[in-house]
Amino acid sequence: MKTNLRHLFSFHSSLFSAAAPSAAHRHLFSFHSSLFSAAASAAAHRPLFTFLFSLFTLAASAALAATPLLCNPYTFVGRITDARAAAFDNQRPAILSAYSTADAAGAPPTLLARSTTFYRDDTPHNYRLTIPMSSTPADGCALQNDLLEITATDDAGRLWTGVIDPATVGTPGTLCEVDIVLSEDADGDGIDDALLQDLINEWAASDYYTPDTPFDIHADPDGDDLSTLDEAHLGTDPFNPSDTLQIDSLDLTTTPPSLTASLPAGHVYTLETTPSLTSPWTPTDFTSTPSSSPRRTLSTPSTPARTPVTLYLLPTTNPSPAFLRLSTR
Ligand SMILES: [Ca+2]
Ligand SMILES: [Ca+2]
Repeated sequence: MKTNLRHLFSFHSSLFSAAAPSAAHRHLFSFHSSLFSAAASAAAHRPLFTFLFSLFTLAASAALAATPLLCNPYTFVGRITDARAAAFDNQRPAILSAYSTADAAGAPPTLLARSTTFYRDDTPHNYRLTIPMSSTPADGCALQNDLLEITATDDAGRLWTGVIDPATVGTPGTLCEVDIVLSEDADGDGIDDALLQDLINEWAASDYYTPDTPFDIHADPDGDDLSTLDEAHLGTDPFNPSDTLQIDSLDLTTTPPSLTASLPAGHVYTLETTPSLTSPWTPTDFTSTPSSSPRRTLSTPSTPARTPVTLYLLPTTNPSPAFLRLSTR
């Protein structure tokens, strides 16, 4: 059985996009209504990065500590990816740093925390950044409601800078998930400029080029049910129908039933099911071996390009007939 699968973006989020910077090295963030959109800035040639906030609070904020100085930290976790949605990891590291912003007296920003990306198969996050907090000014600590400057250095050595307002992402002691996309979008169309040009060039050289039809990044010229933009984010060839995301086999004779797939690198996958194609798809748990603990997500590293997997269904995911699909963000 071969089932086509869609590449889904599952940001349960509101979006922060870059607004015109107040200083050449700084970008302020504000809410925006669509994904992958960064407003044009006065320094349009500079890299921007977009914080995609999905998150949730894992625990109620503990009261500020009795001590008048140290407080619960700000802790950010999430995914940092490039414009093609390829995640950075310990094979392709990015470095995240948090700084206090310069004060009114012009003191330079000071480093508060630094973290490198990592690969973990048991979590959809590829970075964790814990920022010390204090209730009064202290070296190396942020104050609550400070603006924090976050920088990212990617594997090409490029520096990306953004400013995040902690007051909008929870209180100290809570865990905030912030997905970061390193994307340069000078014309503000929501698509990374270099990625768009690359795709136009690939399309022009492909069998699907038609001189009378303008390029449409949301179209599916190779007919594999994935748009060109989705394929760019997934890492598959938008102009090759056999290079796509699919379940390769589904075996109902094993106990429990199992499926196999070869998953593109650098993504977090979930398994979804629905009793009918007119009903909503819902994520479901699965296991990596017949007897391992149930899990909800599966992450693939940045290398190799494809990771072959066998996933075992839980009894509750095996109503018959039912439909299964893998999704990723
Ligand atoms: Ca396609
Ligand atoms: Ca394809």
